[in-house]
Amino acid sequence: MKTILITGATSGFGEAIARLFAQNTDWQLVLTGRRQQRLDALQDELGGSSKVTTCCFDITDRNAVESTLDNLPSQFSDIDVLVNNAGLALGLEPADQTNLDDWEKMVDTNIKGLMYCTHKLLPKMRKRGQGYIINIGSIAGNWPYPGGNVYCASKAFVKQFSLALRADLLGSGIRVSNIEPGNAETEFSNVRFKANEQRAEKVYQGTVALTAQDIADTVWWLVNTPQHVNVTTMEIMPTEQANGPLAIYRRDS
Ligand code: NDP
Ligand code: 8X3
Repeated sequence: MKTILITGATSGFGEAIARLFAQNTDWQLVLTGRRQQRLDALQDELGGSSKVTTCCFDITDRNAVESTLDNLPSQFSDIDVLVNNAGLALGLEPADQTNLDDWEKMVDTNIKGLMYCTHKLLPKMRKRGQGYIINIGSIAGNWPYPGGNVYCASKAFVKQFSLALRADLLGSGIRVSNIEPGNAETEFSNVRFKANEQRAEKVYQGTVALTAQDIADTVWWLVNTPQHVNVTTMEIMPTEQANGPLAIYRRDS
């Protein structure tokens, strides 16, 4: 039996990844998030406590992350795959008009939360001589856009951290991949626009976005590549999305 730990499993990519792996008898799941009710419902639906264990914590709380992961039920304590997925964007304002609390929350979640989980689980992977860390970065780490400011920067961190991990882990048997999705329809925009449904819906209007299932299928494929293969980076956009030209400011003539 293999064990996958998915952070942010209560919606979007994380939930779809959990559903996909739960269909397979080879896998047991550790699911994390802040919404206990959703975690309980997923546990019931995906096979009960013998197949799924849940950890309800705020990933920005270092002590909570460390003590919970230190005290996983023994059946779930050897993590084969860590999917660092929990994350969020808050706001789309120009840098000078943003709320500093939002910036801090993105750093605490997308960067520090990912660091806490990785740092806690890596030593055991190293000891076991195996493991797979799949980070969920973003095209935002490659292609900055107006209003992306700290969100883009946080995903650039994920990119570079993933590459640096590869360097540190050479010879350890541990694999590291960074998936960089583009526009995908999840609760992401509801969170970014703070429950402004209309604004969130507009992000996906008139275009075919990626689905959470697309990213789950990607994770499944990655995990099932042979042990000697390491896909370092995967940028995945909807067909109906592309990077734009550089912008030029023109004075009134
Ligand atoms: P969702 O909002 O649907 O899911 C986000 C998940 O992260 C939830 O399960 C949420 O759980 C969890 N999470 C957020 N903050 C915390 C926290 N402080 N502590 C614990 N868990 C937390 O969005 P997505 O599925 O789209 O996002 C997943 C990842 O994919 C994120 O890292 C996002 O940046 C990235 N991404 C998304 C894209 C998109 O267009 N949707 C594109 C590229 C990357 P809970 O609220 O229960 O805590
Ligand atoms: C989410 C995709 O382009 O909204 O990471 O930043 S984008």
